[in-house]
Amino acid sequence: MVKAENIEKAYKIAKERYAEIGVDTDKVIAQLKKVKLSMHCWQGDDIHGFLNPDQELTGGIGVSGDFPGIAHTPDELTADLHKALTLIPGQHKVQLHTLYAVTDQKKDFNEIGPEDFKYWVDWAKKEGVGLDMNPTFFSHPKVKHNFTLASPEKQIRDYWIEVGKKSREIANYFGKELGQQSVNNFWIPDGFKDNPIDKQGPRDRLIASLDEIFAKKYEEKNTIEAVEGKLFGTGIESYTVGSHLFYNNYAISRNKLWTIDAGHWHPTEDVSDKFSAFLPFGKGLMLHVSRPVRWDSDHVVIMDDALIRIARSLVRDNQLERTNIGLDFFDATIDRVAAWVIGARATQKALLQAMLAPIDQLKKAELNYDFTTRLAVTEELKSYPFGAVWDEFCLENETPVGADWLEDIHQYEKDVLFKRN
Ligand code: RNT
Ligand code: ZN
Repeated sequence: MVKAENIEKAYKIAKERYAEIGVDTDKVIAQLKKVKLSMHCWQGDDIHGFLNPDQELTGGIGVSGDFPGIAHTPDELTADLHKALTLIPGQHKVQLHTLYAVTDQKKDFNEIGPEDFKYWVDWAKKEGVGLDMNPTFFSHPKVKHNFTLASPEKQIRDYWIEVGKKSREIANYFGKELGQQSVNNFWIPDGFKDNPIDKQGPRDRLIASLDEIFAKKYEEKNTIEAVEGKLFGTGIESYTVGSHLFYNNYAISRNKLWTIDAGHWHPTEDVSDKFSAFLPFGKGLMLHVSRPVRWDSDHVVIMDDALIRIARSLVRDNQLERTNIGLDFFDATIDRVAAWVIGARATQKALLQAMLAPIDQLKKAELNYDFTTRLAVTEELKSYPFGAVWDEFCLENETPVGADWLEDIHQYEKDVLFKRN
């Protein structure tokens, strides 16, 4: 167990060190507390959901691993989420998918409406979290040859258009009931394994389908849509209908959020460089913080360079208010509850480290072409005692410090996870 008195001592010294360079650590702690992460429910059950859990996961995404304790029921999943949330400092949101509707009737995706998410709203109220939404366009027999909203068949498109419309009703219900805006994120798997002849047609159909889904107006304080593109999926390597450029333009022309999933780009592309190029024109951003390893592998997020760069851009450019930070990873080789905790805490640490910097002075140095100071100070900052501030943040938020949270996880494995089949 980390001793509280050591944390306090270390924090006192860290606070002074940062004060010497004009950084107020108490203010930074208060600033970080305000940042909500949107935790993705699907890490808890390998994206099975409750509607058709035996259906194979499709859409060119995949989960590997067989760590025991996967959640099978709504009560199991919410218990696991609750456990994770108690180990992550601050107040957050949870992202759902159509797949996670809770109903005892046999319902198809296009019949799922707000009434099937009452379970989640009741839970969210109890838990004190907001809810975000994602319509599910995969793991269903109506995904025909990898096509949904851009399908050449009207009846397939119409089916998925209805799923999209219903998801907006659901997100609106979340926003109204919980008193905070629900981001409704659209990602579809549509694309071709091999080179298409017609690259325009599918995109024109996708525009028409999305426009039809978004025709009805909802109050923005309750819900707003986000559109998520990608480079490719497994089995959909040659052509992605909803590419980045497509959704970047769609979001700007329709006043929607643009979702940037950190795993969806060429491996050498720096996603953090995109925020400031989009935001002057766009409504806002949704992030899917993820970690690609060689490809869009959705590894658990760690505090690596990519994550640090994301955090720095948001903080330095003052874009946190216009950015919804969602998580999107799935790993079944480790404890699934721990995966949430590791990824969320890493994201918060990266944000904290970014905030603990004399940003205004560095901007001034840059404006004065003083690139030497910029480089020297940013390098020195890396060895400042940011860990002591992180520990204090955890302590103030009544969450475990250091790896103490792992004890809770091991206990939870013994009491709950390892008793499940
Ligand atoms: C897929 C997208 C999408 C999904 C979730 C489950 O590549 O990233 O966001 O991961 O909807
Ligand atoms: Zn994503």
